[in-house]
Parts: sequence; structure tokens; C-alpha cells
Amino acid sequence: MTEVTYEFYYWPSIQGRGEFVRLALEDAGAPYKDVARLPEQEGGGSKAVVRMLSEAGSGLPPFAPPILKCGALVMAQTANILAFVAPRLGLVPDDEASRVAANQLQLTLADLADEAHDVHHPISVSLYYEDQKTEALRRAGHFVKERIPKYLGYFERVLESRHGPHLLGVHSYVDLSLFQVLSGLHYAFPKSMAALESRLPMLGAARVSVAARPRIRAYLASNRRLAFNQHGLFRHYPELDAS
Ligand SMILES: N[C@@H](CCC(=O)N[C@@H](CS)C(=O)NCC(=O)O)C(=O)O
Repeated sequence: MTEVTYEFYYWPSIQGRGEFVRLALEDAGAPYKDVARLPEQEGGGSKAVVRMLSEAGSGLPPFAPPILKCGALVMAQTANILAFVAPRLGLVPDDEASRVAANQLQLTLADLADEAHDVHHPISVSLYYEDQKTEALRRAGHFVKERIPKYLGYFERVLESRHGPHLLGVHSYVDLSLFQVLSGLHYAFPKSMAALESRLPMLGAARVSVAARPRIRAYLASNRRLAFNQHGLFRHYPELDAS
């Protein structure tokens, strides 16, 4: 397949949902431009994202970032972007069953990431966290006690069935996404995650295995990898973490 330079558009100051796409591009060593992270005078900054949302040309306008441009093709929705790029990047097996399984797992990870986000914004994304703190506290209790164990127990079982650290039995983009969700949960809910760790040995090994991949290790140590912060999908508010 001919090599293209992918143009990637995502809010420049957060990992957010964009990080799932960045990890796939980085792991594959794909040539890509993280457009919004360029200086504004070079067409970067948040304005680049806004431009993509409002100037979709003749194609389907994206509703929200992340957005990927590959040649003339512009696409949005994280799982959709990954399903498109993974075969080109060698990050999913060729057979249909594996691709369907990969998308199913990716969408389940997206559901978990959405729920992690909704803990700090249970009422609306248009309100500050401080304006929905009471509801956030209530939601957090259920999230850490019920939802995290249910989701992570599911992924642990999938890995057990594969007898190894890869959700599809071989390395794929869903391993990278699992790594990202686990890293985000550890950042946001360190105490709750520490309490669960001994029950989830396969997940621990899967996370270590992704972090040890040479391109991922280099990426995580580079300034291309933004730090987790209080504006992204995963936020650390100590009062929302179980003791
Ligand atoms: N399901 C979409 C969600 C996209 C999304 O919510 N993007 C956020 C940033 S992570 C955004 O900017 N949303 C604007 C909005 O929802 O109004 C995906 O996975 O790509």
C-alpha cells in the first residue's frame, strides 16, 4: 500500500479520545501530522480543528474530533478511524472475524472511557465540574465500585481466553487502546485501581507489554505525548476516587 502522510486533527492540549488514534499511528511508525499541535502561524492550534468541523468540503462533515484525513478522505469517530487505519498499518489481522472482534472491543473500551468522563461531568459537558460536584460524587461511587470492576473483569476474561497479553491473540490496535484506558483509569482513580490490581494480573501484563514496545516507549518519553491533565477525558479529583 502506498504510504500517505495522515493529517490528524484533535484538541492540542489534551490526550482525550485523540490519544487512541495517536497511539496507533505512533506504534506503526506511520507518517502523520498532528495538525492542531503546530503553531497557529503554520495552520495549527484549536483553530485547525474548528476549521475541519466547519469546512468539510463536499464530504460528510465530522460532528466532533478526533478527525483523520487520508488523501481526500476525511473521517471521524474514534472507532471508525481505527477500523480504517488499522489494516493499512498492520494493526489488525486480515480476517473478517478478527476485524469484527476488534471493533467490538474498541467500542466497549469507548463505552468505558465515556463512563469515566461522565463521572466528572454527569449532568452536562457545558457545565464546570464544580457545578455538578454533588452528582459527580454520587456517580463516582457507582463507577468505582460497580462499573470499573465489571468492565475490567470482562477484559481480564478476554485475555485469559487468549492465554496472553493480546486481546485478539496477536498484537493489534485494541491492545493500544486498552493500554490507554488503563493508564487513564490509573491516573484518575489511583486508589481504586490499586485495590483492584491483584485481581487483574492479565491486564497488568497487557499494560506492561504495550509500554515496552519500542515505538510506544519512545513516544511516551517524547514531547509528542501530552500529560494527563484536568481538561481531558480522564481527570483526577481525589474526592471521586474510592479510599
Ligand atoms: N464518539 C465520538 C465522540 C467524539 C467527542 O465527544 N469528541 C469530543 C472531544 S474528545 C468533542 O470535542 N466533542 C464536542 C461535542 O461533543 O460537542 C468519538 O469517539 O470520536
